[in-house]
Amino acid sequence: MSKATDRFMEAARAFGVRVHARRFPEGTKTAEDAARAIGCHVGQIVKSLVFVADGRPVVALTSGANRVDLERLAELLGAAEIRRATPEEARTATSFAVGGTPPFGYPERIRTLIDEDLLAYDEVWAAAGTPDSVFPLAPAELRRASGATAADLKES
Ligand code: 5CA
Repeated sequence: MSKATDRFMEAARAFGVRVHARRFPEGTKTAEDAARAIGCHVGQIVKSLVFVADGRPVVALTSGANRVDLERLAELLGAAEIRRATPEEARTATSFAVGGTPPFGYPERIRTLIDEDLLAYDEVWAAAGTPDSVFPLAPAELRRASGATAADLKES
């Protein structure tokens, strides 16, 4: 496992989650790549997307089947301004690179929302710190560990 995955697994332990990361040399950079490698439904892949809302980082744990509706996200957060984080901003906030961003385990707490569609699955898969590693967990555990608020944040 890479240093970033080791770092995430260590951080996850502090959140009470035992991460069993799996590495796929063919890559799990996008939700589609990850679903293909794992052999699961793309909706079961957790995209850990970083936004900047009124100057503060926010994470939206989004089903791989959905796209975030920015207006809905702003409304849910009560934010006047919202945009995607740049890769540099995302790395600064989470300490992980885009494409491998895990759903929790950041140096400081980041306000987090979870796409309610993820909660319908028995098991979901999220990035474990690198663009070629993922780990499975129950959505309820994901919600608890990330401290996320469940919401309907998808584009219709
Ligand atoms: N490992 C996979 C599945 S767990 C993963 O991390 N997917 S992801 O969706 O959470 O991360 C990839 C996302 O990073 C892309 O959907 C894209 O929205 C975002 N991204 C890629 N390039 C950029 C960029 N230049 N600026 C901001 N976001 C980016």
